[in-house]
Amino acid sequence: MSGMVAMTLAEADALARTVLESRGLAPDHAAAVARTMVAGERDGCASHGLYRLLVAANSIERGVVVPDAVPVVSEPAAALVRVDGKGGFAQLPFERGLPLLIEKARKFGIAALALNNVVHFAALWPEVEALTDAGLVGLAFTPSHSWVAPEGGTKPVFGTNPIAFGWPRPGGHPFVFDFATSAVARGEIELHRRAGKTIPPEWGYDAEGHPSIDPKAVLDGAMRTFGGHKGSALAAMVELIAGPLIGDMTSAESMAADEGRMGSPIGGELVIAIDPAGFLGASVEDHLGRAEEMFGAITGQGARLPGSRRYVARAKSDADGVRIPAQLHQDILALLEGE
Ligand code: NDP
Ligand code: PYC
Repeated sequence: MSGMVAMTLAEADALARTVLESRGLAPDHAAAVARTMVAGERDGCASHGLYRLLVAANSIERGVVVPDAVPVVSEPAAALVRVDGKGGFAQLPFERGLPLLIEKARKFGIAALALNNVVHFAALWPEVEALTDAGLVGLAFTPSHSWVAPEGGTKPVFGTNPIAFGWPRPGGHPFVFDFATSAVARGEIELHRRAGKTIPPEWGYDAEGHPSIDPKAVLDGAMRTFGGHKGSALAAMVELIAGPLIGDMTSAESMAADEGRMGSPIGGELVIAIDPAGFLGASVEDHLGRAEEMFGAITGQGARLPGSRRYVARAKSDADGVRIPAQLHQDILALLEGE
């Protein structure tokens, strides 16, 4: 099958919610999960867009996720929020913890949110954009499944362990980056496999530890970190601060807990919110203006800011809707038929 299928954002949202609910996900979870998938598709992040309906359906079907989990919000310390997701997808627990995280960051200058016991398959930029929307600086981290070899080795230890950062900007889109600490997100390799395309040899190793251009061989072998030992150290940091530090799983523990079901990662996420006014008080505007000078020095020489591609894609999708591969559309519709 070839070609693309076009839909409005409202149609994409309705499709995502209908599929998720038809697979047994509670309506409040389905709405929160659909919001991030449609946002991913809208922003041109296909690896974390509607394709993830197939991934989420698998996690539901195989009992990896608790479809009607009720998140529980608590305050382990004055500037800390914890949300126990009770085994559900991460999106609703994040939405439930966000208002308290913002309130605490404004009160104390800095606050952190731990999501525990959640199933996570999504991009992290929605989390940090929710903070920049509130005028806060945001950081987010989550381990995944042990798919990635440390630099110098060829056997998986780390997850693809993304790091996201957001900086609010006056009158414009925030500065946001969000990337895996692996050479590329695993979802990107999966999309190459679906499209029958090869991958660059520096993305990973086959099961024998040889560099490979075959996506399936790398999915079955080990992915590599980005930037050699630097990405490897950052991947280890994500394991530590969004795993043991918040009382949750490492990527290896998540993989063991999956018990071969090929579900999405199970574990935690750490989100940190910083209020610029905490350090700067009344002079906040003066100092944040200097950040704008730095951004100007980047764009002034023709380089682009991270996030800028997404904002262009967002404007286009808001006007024209989105287009997904016909084969993916058919696979999504098949989830409805297989109820
Ligand atoms: P990419 O390498 O595609 O992009 C990462 C970031 O770099 C984006 O912020 C992007 O901005 C920016 N960027 C890319 N090219 C340039 C450039 N030329 N100049 C400036 N900035 C640039 O991301 P990954 O494949 O590493 O990750 C994709 C997604 O997968 C992320 O959203 C991540 O959160 C998610 N993920 C989730 C995991 C989980 O466990 N939940 C695990 C791993 C990944 P822009 O968006 O504007 O292009
Ligand atoms: O693309 O690496 C990935 C990923 C893992 C969990 C969610 N996305």
